[in-house]
Formats: sequence, structure tokens, C-alpha cells
Amino acid sequence: MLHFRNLGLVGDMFLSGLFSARTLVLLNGMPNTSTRQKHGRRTRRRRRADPARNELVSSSLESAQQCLFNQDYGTAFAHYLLVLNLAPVFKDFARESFRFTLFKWAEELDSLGRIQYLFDCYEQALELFPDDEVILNSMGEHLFRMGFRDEAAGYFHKALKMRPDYPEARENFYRVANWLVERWHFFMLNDHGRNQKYQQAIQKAVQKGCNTVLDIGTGTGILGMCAKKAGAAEVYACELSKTMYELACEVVSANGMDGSIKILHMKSLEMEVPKDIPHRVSLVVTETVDAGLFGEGIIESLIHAWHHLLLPPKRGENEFGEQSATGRVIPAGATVFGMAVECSEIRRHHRLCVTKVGGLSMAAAGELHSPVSCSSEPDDSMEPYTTERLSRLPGGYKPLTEPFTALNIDFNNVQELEGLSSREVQEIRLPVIQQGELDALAVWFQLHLDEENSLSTGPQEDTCWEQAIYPFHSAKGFVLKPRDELIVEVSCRDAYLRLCSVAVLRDGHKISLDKLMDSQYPVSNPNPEAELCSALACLQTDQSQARDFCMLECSEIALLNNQDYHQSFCTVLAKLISQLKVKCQNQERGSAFQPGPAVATRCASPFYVLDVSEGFSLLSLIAASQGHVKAFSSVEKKKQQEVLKRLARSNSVSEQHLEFWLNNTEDEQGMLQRPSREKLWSAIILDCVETCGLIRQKLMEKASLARCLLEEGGRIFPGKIVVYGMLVESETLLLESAVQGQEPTLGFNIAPFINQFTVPVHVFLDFSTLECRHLSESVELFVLNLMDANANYINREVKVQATSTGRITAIPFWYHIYLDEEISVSTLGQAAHWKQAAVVLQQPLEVRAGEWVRLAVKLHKSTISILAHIESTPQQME
Ligand code: 44T
Repeated sequence: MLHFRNLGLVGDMFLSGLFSARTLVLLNGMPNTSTRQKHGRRTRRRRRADPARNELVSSSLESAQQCLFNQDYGTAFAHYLLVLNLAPVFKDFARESFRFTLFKWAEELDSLGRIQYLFDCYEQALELFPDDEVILNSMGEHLFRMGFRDEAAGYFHKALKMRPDYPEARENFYRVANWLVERWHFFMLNDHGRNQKYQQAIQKAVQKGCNTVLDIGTGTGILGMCAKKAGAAEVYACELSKTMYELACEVVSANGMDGSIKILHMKSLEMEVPKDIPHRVSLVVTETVDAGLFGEGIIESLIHAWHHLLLPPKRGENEFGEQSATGRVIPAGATVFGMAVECSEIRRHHRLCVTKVGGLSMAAAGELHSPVSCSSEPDDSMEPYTTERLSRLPGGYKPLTEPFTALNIDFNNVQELEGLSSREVQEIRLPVIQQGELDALAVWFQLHLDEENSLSTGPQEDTCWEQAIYPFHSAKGFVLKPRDELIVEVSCRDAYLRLCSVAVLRDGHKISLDKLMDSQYPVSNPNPEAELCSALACLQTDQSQARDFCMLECSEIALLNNQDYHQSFCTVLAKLISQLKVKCQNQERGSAFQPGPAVATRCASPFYVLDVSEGFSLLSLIAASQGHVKAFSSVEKKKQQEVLKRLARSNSVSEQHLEFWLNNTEDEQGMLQRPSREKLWSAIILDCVETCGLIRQKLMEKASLARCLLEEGGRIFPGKIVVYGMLVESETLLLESAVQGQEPTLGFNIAPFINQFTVPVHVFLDFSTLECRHLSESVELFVLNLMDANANYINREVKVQATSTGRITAIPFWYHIYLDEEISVSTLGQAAHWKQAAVVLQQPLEVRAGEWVRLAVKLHKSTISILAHIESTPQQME
């Protein structure tokens, strides 16, 4: 948690000698150094004419301006604080300069690493200007950069409340809203089936005498309100997220229940009786479950609740209708299911599936893992699963076994909950039903709310739930066959369902798939040559392959598997290098008559290429492998640098030709610099589209900086990006973006509050599997020219003709990334590691086939916004 120490600024200034002796004497009487209680008295006194004070104010104001002029921001800031605290009348006059001083001073503090102090300054600034949207927004930006997203979002939200048309705060808010109020909240509130089942179960329990209720992880407050409405006498709720807690307070109060539901901003594990709630409750309701059931800590929360917050569990039958003296939990329990699947989409995100990338052999890459633990041992840094909605995966999936029950758990039995982690490993044998590559185990569950009501999160259900995916890294390319039997062992050691071992029984032999390394591959590799290469590469590297493992993000692994992308770079780099060589030789020839060392050495020295891709990238190595190139990689992580070095060695790229750029530069801001005093870059590779489908922030700024660092004839890759979009009707996108409809949710007024967190741009979409109707052809929305800033516009009008009648609800968009005039990469293809984004219209727009739609497309910084209107002069198709 972030800790804001209040003040301390003046003392710090004193110590660092920023104040003159005269100022110091006077500072002792400054309001900032005294406590709040005294504040009122001083204010009153200040109203009387006080010549000494006036003199101090005016001289200090003068000093502030002088210091500002001299770029001594720390002192200027202190003077401004003094002036504005003593003479608030100057606030309007000095606001702009004060902000400027604060931002400059914060920049300095930031580069000095004095972070706590930086936040102290912002706190003091906000005491003076509590409603200043620019300061609020800037505070949010600092918090965001430090990783305090929840807090950052609070500031962006407040800045926006102060000035709803403030574009900087809006853009920032949209970027964080997804973290604050995750999109599934919208889904869940739009899922009427789920809402009604919970409501029924709660109503029944309350009617049966559960009169005191605790809602753990209340979110918007909905389950707590259900309990109150059902007649519970006392309702408590707790929520650990600050934003969600504040939202719940707003919602509960808007529904007239603020006096009757006590909401606590804390984790249930920290709650105590009677400190937080006066006595034990007879009902706990909760939906703190994730796609893998256990990821939100429900087991630990319920064990704690049974020991500290709930009445003892029921032994016999309860007296119907009487106040319950026992406790119970909704949901009453759960059943976890699993199924082995083949799925190429999962495969390409979790393991390297190619042997050659951009002309490089990958044999010596070592073990590349996605950050999903395959191990049965608990590892804090890695979850044992990721989540996907199987029904939405491009290319689909193939079940290799029938679904099986992995686990049953009774939430009303504390011994069982406690025993879960010491339960013995369970061996499950599963007949294989069809041939396929063993890529993952998919896991889902049924939540038994009570005897009658249950919810399922299975892949076949029409719900918003995703499934938990346990990818198999180790069973590389193992093909299961119909008469095989799959043997999996599951445990629940750290209250996560974990796979302990996987084996196959084939023709009476048990083949363990856990320890399958490349070298002991039992099923023949389709490419024996690659196998030989791999073995040789192992000999070349002095470590054993088993130790050479490195973790990569799923999107980084998918990128490595994207051969098109790398081949395109390979081609354009080769083209550029040969052009530059020719140019150089021509120049050399041209200057042959003027002998001198300059030109000759220029041609002999290699071409410099810089790859500023984010995360793991092979492009520098691909550049270096062109020959006559010295390439710089921006890969930062040591393990990942080792992978690149290993690959360089095994692909005969000498060590001098590949360097790590960030080892040379001190900070990230210095990333775009010239290679050395006497050199410029021949090529700079920019990473322009984020995996989520948005243009990278500050891309255009980076491009214009990069252009200045290029030698004559040098290039930026890509040179140009073309944005394409399409009109679609998609109910799913609406359900994911806001609580829909005019009907109150279960009779409660929730939508207007949570819908404040609606974001107009959706990210991480898979356009190929998005449930939607296409209402137009794809259309070019925008061109971003990275080689020529003058060619760019920020507003553009595009006309699109509707090809079908329908409701335009969204405009998904994607990119063609032009590396040069001829070669481009699309972010849409099946092999791409990118997802797509979509603008969801505020109001759906009815359109008839043949009508023209006018799109006002706008690019602010790197955020695209689109407004759509029906063209008033219809040019019908018929
Ligand atoms: N999402 C499922 C998970 N909390 C449900 O802060 C399904 C994901 C999902 N508060 C797509 C679709 C779906 N004490 O606000 C959260 C969280 C809070 C607690 C107090 C505690 N011990 C906890 C634990 C969690 O509970 C709220 C709900 S967590 C369940 C989320 C629709 N992707």
C-alpha cells in the first residue's frame, strides 16, 4: 500500500539548505508547519492587515518567480507554497506558474528517486488546489507509473469529475478503468440468470431464519442488498478494492439502504468480532471465485469466516422460521470438472512451435515457458492456470477426453475446507476419445448455491464465464490416440487445484509426460534434422538444456511463433542493408579522387540497427544475422538476454555484432539516442501496436525523435501504419461494456453508478470469433506515417456504406503495419500475436443497407475515438 507521509517538506528544505536564513525565521509561523486545528485561528488572524506578512508574501512571490526563471524549481515551489498559504487571494493569479513549478520539481524528484517526497509535494499542492484537474491528473500519472493503479484511477476519476471534457484525464481514466472495475462486473450484472439464482437462494435462507448476513467481496453491493430486501435484520458487507468499496457505498445509499447495510473497506480475513461486526452472523454470501474457483482465495476466506465470523454450523435440522443459531454459506459447495483438449490457439501462446524464425534456427533457444506454472509445487510468482473462453478461441478446440469430476467441496464443512490442502493426491484415469495433440487441461465448475440453485461455468454454457486453462509445456507435441488412457494426478496443496503429473497408458506401457525434454522425445519429431541441430546446439552451449529455461509472456511466445512477422522484417532489413551498401560504395567511388580516410572507414564500419521493441524480441538478432550490421537489442531481462546470446552463438552471429542497448543507457528516457558521437542509426525498429490492439502510447513522439537519429538513407520500421475498421452489430460487446437496459438490476438501481466506469474502447478482442453481424465492408480509417510527421492528421472524416440493415453498436479496428512500401504485416491474421480493439458507440445507430455512415475519426495522442452519424443525403444502393 502506498504510504503518504504528510508534510515534512519544509523541514527537508531546511536540511537541504534551500532556504535563506531570513525565510527560515518567518517560516516558523507558516500554516503548513502547524496542525490543522490551529488553522482556523490563523485564518482569522490573517484577515487583519499585517504589514510584515504582506511584505513576506510579496518578497516570497518575487523569489518564487526569480527561482522559476533560474530553473531552481525546488525553491520556487517552497516559495509558492508559502505565498499561497499566507495569501490565498493569489491562487488564481499564480495557479499556472504553481502547476508548472510543481511538475518540473516533481520531474527532478522523480529522476532522483525521491518518490515519497514527490508525493508529499503533490499532497501539499492539492491541499491548496483540491479541485485542480491538472494537478489531480498529474498525480494520477505519477501513481500509475509507480504501479499504484487503483490509487491512480481515483485521481483520474476525480479530475474528470472536476472537468468532464478534459481529454488528458479522460484518456488516462480509460486506460485504467479496466483494472479498477473489471469488465466482468458488467457481464455479471447483465447475467439475469445468475442474479436471479443468487437472489432466490438468499431469499430462501433469510426466510429460513438466517437473519444476520455478511457479504464477502460485495462488489457493487448487490448480494448484500438482496439479503436486506429479503428481510435480514442485519447486513454487513466487506470489499477489499477501494474503488469497488466506494462504488458499493454509492449504490447502497442510492437504494436507500445506507443506514441498514454496514460496508467495510477491508479483506474479510482481517475482520474481527466485535471490532468490525458486533457478533457472529448466521449467513455468509459470497461470489469470490474466479474461473479456476480458488483464485480469489475462497477457501482461506471461508476457513477464516467459520472460525471467526460465522455461527457454528448446523448439526441437526433447524426449526423452520426461527432465528437461526447456526451459520451457513451461500454457495453451499462446488464441483470442479476437467477435460483434456487439443487447441492450437492455446499451444501457440504457451510453447515454441517453430524451429526456424526469420532465418534463425531456434534449436538452442532452451526451454521457453509462458508464466503459467506447470509444476505441482506452489510458486508464488506463477498461477497454475490462465483463463480463456473456450467457445471463443479462434480455430476452436477438440475434446480428447470426456469431462471428468476433479473435485467436490462442501463450503459448509470447515474440516473439509481445512483438509483440502492435505488431501491426498488423486489419480484420475481418462479414456482418450479421439486423436489429438495434448495441449491443455480445461477446468470449470458448478457452484451449488443451495439444494436447488446452481451455476455452471462450463464451456457449453451461455454465460460470461471463462474456463481455467492448464497448458502442458512438457508434453511437447504429444499426440494422444483413441485407445490411450490419460492418467492425471491432481492435488490442492495451496488451495489451488494443481496438476501433479500427467502420463499416458499406451499398449500397456506408462509414458510419463512430465519430464519430457527435447532430448528424450519418445514420439518422433517430424523433423529429424531439427532434432540433430538441437542436440548439436546443446553440445555447443556448455549448460545443459534443462537449466536453460526462460519465462516469456504468452504474447511474446505467440510472437516468436509468428513466422510471417519475422520473415517480413528479415526481408526489409536485407533490402535496406543492400541499398545502403550500394550507396556507400557509390560514394566511395565518387570520392576516390580525393584520397582520405573518412569515406573508406565509413564503408568498412558496420550499419547500426536499433530495436526498441517492448519485451522479448528477436529482431535485433535477425538484423545482426544479415552481416555487416551491429545490432542493439532493448531486451532488459538477464535471462532473456541469455537466450538471445545463445541463439546468436548457435546461428554464428559474433558477439560483437549484438549488444544490449539498455546496458549502455542509464534510463529508459535516454533510449532513443544516437549510437555514438560519430555514428547515426541505419535503422530503428519501433514497436507500434500493443498486444491488446491499441497504438502504443507516445508512438508518434518516439517516431519523430527516431527520425532525427537516422543516417541519410536510414529508415524507421515500420514506415507507416494503416488503421482499418468495420461497422458491426454486436450484443456481446454491449454486454461487456455497460449494464444494459432500463430495468433495474433485481429491482436495484445499480447501472448508473457502475456505468460511470464504461470505457468506449474495448481491447483484447478476437474479431474472428466475436459474435457479431458485419454491417459494412472493412474501410480504411486512418494512416499514420512514421517517416513523415507532416503527413499526419488528427481528425478525419470517413464515409462507409452499410451493406446490411442493423444496429451499429461497435467499430472493431486493426492495423496493417507497413515495414516499407511493399511489405506489410496485418494485426488481424490467425498467426498474429495481436488482438483487436473496438470503439463501442455510446448510442447504437440504426442503419439500413445502402445508407452511408459518416465516421468522425480522431486521434488524440495515441487514442482513437470515433463518432458515427447517418449521412443526411442518403445515396441508396437500390
Ligand atoms: N471474475 C470472473 C471473478 N474480494 C469474479 O475485490 C465471470 C472473469 C470472470 N473482498 C470473465 C468473466 C467472469 N474480502 O471486488 C472483488 C474483490 C472482492 C474480497 C473482501 C475478500 N476475502 C475478498 C476476495 C475478493 O470480491 C469481489 C468479487 S471477486 C470475484 C470475481 C463473470 N472473467
